[in-house]
Amino acid sequence: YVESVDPGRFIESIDVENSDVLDNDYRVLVLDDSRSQAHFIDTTLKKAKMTAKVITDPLLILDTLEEFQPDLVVLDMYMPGCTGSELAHIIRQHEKWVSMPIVFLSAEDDINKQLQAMSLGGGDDFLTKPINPDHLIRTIRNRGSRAKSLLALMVRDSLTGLYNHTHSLHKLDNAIQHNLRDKTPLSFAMLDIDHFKKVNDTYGHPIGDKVIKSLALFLKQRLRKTDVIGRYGGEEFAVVLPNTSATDAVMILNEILSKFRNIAQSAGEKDFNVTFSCGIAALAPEIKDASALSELADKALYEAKRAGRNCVRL
Ligand code: GH3
Ligand code: MG
Ligand code: MG
Ligand code: MG
Repeated sequence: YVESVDPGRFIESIDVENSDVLDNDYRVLVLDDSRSQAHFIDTTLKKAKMTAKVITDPLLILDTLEEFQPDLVVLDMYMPGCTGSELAHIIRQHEKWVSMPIVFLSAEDDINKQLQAMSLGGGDDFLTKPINPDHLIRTIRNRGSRAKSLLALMVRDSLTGLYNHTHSLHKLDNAIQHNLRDKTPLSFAMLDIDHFKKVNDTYGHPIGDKVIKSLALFLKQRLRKTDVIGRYGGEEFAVVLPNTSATDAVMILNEILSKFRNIAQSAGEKDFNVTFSCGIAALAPEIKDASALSELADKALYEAKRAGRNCVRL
């Protein structure tokens, strides 16, 4: 599985509760027109257990970004035909790479020229050649970990820790692209808690929040690691189920519903139960993008509500 078009790529591999495990696993793209310099950096990064990709041709930068999906880019400042800061400027024009850290390398030790280059290209650091390996590694780790935390915050919903609306759709897009190539089945489910307004009105907003969190946790526990779970809206959730046919998805969500509605939600002295409705849609030849698929799931969800709620519809 190559997640080739996904700026949140590494988020996938981070277990939120255990996120320090992969802290050193940075993907670093290096561009330096000098082969010996490029080789030196490559060796340095690999020794530090980073995943490095080195290129010497500035013209390859955009394609390689797409292909390699780095966490961070190291750019030589002086190259034939263009400068590192010009390239950084071009990279930054792509929405996807707006917040990716860029580290410049050059023999330039004039601080004014360095600052100028940074402000023009939107670089984050400037390392002077000859490169000190420890300094290079430390800079990459600092920049990389900050960028990762920021991105992790940007794609997550703060109440539940699930992907937010935008990122759920983004993940759905990626899954669709992947499955169109592979021709494997793909299902999408939309869940909406039933009569949630009544929960808030009866027990108060904080208890309502607890119900939302309990469904989020339950989905995390019951679904597979490869399924993508998002908080689509207030009391709405979206689930992307790769490699899952519509019939299987209906079975899985029915099973989850039947267990979830038996969970006693506690509100002080008394307990209560909550149900949800679910609409499911599967990828088909006539459905080619995320918005078409989610529209279909939304219609199925509406049918589930109309059928009396507390059920799953295809
Ligand atoms: P239905 O069965 O038709 O879905 O009824 P409903 O009451 O669940 O539907 P509706 O969408 O009208 O109401 C959703 C309510 O969820 C309204 C809103 O105040 C509440 N809500 C949205 N986000 C949150 C949240 O983060 N926390 C809490 N406690 N309530 C929320
Ligand atoms: Mg050079
Ligand atoms: Mg709703
Ligand atoms: Mg609702």
